[in-house]
Amino acid sequence: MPSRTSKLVRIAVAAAIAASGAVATSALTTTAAHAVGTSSVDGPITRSEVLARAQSWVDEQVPYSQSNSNPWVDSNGSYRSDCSGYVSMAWHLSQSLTTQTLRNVSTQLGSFADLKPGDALDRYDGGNYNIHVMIFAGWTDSSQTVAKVYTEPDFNKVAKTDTYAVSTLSSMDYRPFRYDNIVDDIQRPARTAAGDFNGDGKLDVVGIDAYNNLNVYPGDGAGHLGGGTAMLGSNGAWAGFKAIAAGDFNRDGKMDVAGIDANDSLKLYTGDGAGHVSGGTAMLGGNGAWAGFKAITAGDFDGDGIPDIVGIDANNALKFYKGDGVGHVSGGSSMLGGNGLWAGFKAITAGDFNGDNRLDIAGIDANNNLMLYVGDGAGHVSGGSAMYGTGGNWVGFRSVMGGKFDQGGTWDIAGIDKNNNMNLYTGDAAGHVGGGTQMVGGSGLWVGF
Ligand SMILES: [Ca+2]
Ligand SMILES: [Ca+2]
Ligand SMILES: [Ca+2]
Ligand SMILES: [Ca+2]
Repeated sequence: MPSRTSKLVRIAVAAAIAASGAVATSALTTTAAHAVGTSSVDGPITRSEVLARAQSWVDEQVPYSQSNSNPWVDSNGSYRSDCSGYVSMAWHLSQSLTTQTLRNVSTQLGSFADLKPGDALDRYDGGNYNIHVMIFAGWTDSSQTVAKVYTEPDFNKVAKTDTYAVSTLSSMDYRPFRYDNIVDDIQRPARTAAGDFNGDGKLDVVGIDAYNNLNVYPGDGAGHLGGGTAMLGSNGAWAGFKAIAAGDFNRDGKMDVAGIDANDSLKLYTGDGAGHVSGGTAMLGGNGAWAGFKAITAGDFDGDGIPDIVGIDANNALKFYKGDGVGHVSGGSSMLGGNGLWAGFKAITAGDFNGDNRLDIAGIDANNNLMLYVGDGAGHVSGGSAMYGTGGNWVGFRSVMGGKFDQGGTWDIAGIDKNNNMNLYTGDAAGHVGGGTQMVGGSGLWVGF
């Protein structure tokens, strides 16, 4: 597979060039908006966006053409409108590849049963793959015997949906392929957290990107973030992590990362105060101990000066785990209510949002409202009041992070919205936030986090 660099990492390079004076303009605002979805060219793209892009050519009745010099141009970009150009468009590639070269950006699957919407079916003809390729859109039946596809079928025809029995696909020797940059539509919260990881006194954001690398995005103290740099390698070591939280769990004055790993173990990665982490030691229990947790956040919830972990567990209860200051947590007592009370929450975060010097919990509830639960400084929260309206304004948000991002003295909320942009909502220290300004330019940069 080709090596890939995340867009946000590339921005870091651009920002460094800009800082040196060699480039006058920032690269942060050059990403064009698109009619459907938020992916960037050759960047990570969700399955739902691939299908939406494919559907747009059906809606436009784009005619089949093998002309490279007269491509179809619309808000999706400029692509040759034959079968492979159609797949290239749907995957948002930088050029129209062919039935043969599409294999350079995709990986063959083991069987038709492995197909997911947005994958491709490329017809094998003894090794050349020069006949036809289609986009797999899903199964028409639960037993997976008939596939729905998007296809540019032939001359004098237009883009359309069609169905093929698996037996037909098999007899025609179609083979299943998966685009290397496609990502599943994500149900879990984004794997992000806020803390000052480079020791400049300004709040930063750390996050596991679509390539499963942990990066730090340095804050400027005015509500904006710079490009990302890897904190522990660039080899996808964070694959399978469910959630992360930030805190100085070993109290050496440097921010650390705690995360629930692929084995459902809560691990501590200690920070060096210069944007890197290392290690990976268990904080409580072994593999499986944190199975089913939907979200975690960190902060000192019982006022002993040591950061603790709070999480929504497999039973949808909000649990408090007390930190010992040397990298472990213990306990697991309910902070508010019993099992099920926190069902449907999309994300939680910690902060003193009402200004009483006790940490609170803010979370996006099942109705997509941002709600405040006031802390008592002894490991409990109460209440549940709207911080930003009750109209479901937070639909599609996958992350919220509490922090003083603009150094204004009050706790703010940063969140990743439905378009995968990160916005800052400034707090009033009375339980509300307002605003919503983008923290990093561009469009859809946080897809796959
Ligand atoms: Ca910082
Ligand atoms: Ca530390
Ligand atoms: Ca504590
Ligand atoms: Ca408070």
